[in-house]
Amino acid sequence: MSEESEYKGLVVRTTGSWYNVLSNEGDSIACRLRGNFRIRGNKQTNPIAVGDRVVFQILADGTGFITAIEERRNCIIRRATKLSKQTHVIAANIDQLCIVATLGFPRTSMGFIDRLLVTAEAYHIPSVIIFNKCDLYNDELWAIHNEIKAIYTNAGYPVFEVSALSGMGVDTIKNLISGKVSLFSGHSGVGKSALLNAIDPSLHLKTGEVSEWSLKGKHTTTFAELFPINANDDKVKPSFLVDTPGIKEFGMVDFTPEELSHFFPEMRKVLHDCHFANCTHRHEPGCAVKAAVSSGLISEERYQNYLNILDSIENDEPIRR
Ligand SMILES: Nc1nc2c(ncn2[C@@H]2O[C@H](COP(=O)(O)OP(=O)(O)OP(=O)(O)O)[C@@H](O)[C@H]2O)c(=O)[nH]1
Ligand SMILES: [Mg+2]
Ligand SMILES: [Zn+2]
Repeated sequence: MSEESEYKGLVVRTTGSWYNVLSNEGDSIACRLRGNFRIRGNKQTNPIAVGDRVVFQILADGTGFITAIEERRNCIIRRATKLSKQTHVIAANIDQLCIVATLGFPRTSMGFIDRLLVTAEAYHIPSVIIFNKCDLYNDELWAIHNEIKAIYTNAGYPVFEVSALSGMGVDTIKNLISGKVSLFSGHSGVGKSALLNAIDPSLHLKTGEVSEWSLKGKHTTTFAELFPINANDDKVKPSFLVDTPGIKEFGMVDFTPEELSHFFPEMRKVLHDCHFANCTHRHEPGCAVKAAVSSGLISEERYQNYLNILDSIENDEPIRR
């Protein structure tokens, strides 16, 4: 390989100043960035994320350096820390967000799920919700589960029940991720890595001991990584899974209060019937969203979470996408 040749590949892992790139030829190359490499200003802590397609050259020592990044189809961004003005790109070029939740331990709240859904909507990334650890559910939890499932199905989101431990529902998830780039996100300890292992046992991802993470909030997965996998024998389009570190809270990038309801699909359907074009659906007269909540078309819980997110984006310092 001559030093001047350019290659293309996919960023599968980033650690410090090194980027692992899977070349189009199938080789794994450790790359660095050419100095001063910047994209879209300097608000992001990481200029390149997993899922990015890059152009790189190979040096005599076998390492590479990245010279260009291909335009992103999309990317999912969160605040670096809760009140930070810096943002962190979790991953780029994602086909779907798989929110991993559970009513077992640590239990996922609807508020948390709704924040993730809103973020994905803002980036036009389709989402599904996967409830894991269903092997731990008793009748009472199944009853709660079915209520929550009805709410999200009604809002337009597919909901799945799985157990990474028993294997229940895993075949359905294999079909779901086939031929796509799927980002798995959720609290630490819900079983994201365990679920990925169940989908493809050859991944051998590290999973946490319950005693460790429940006591210390320990994060077993510490950085996002993208894995090409063989979900089935259909070689037409490869499948990719992105495992991510667990998140406590999703620091959202800003949108205007008027925009927020557009990221709730069930509100999007009715909001043009509101009397005021810039209705926030809080207390304005002639509000079609509030009417839909009263008639049961929109769930009370989802509306309440909408109001909570509305409050928080009004109080937060804005970050421009
Ligand atoms: N009972 C039960 N336990 C599970 C299941 N899936 C995962 N676990 C357990 O939950 C714990 C956490 O699983 P991980 O896969 O490490 O969780 P994670 O979401 O990847 O966590 P982070 O990497 O910290 O974000 C481990 O002890 C798993 O064995 C399941 O379906 N049922
Ligand atoms: Mg993990
Ligand atoms: Zn309204």
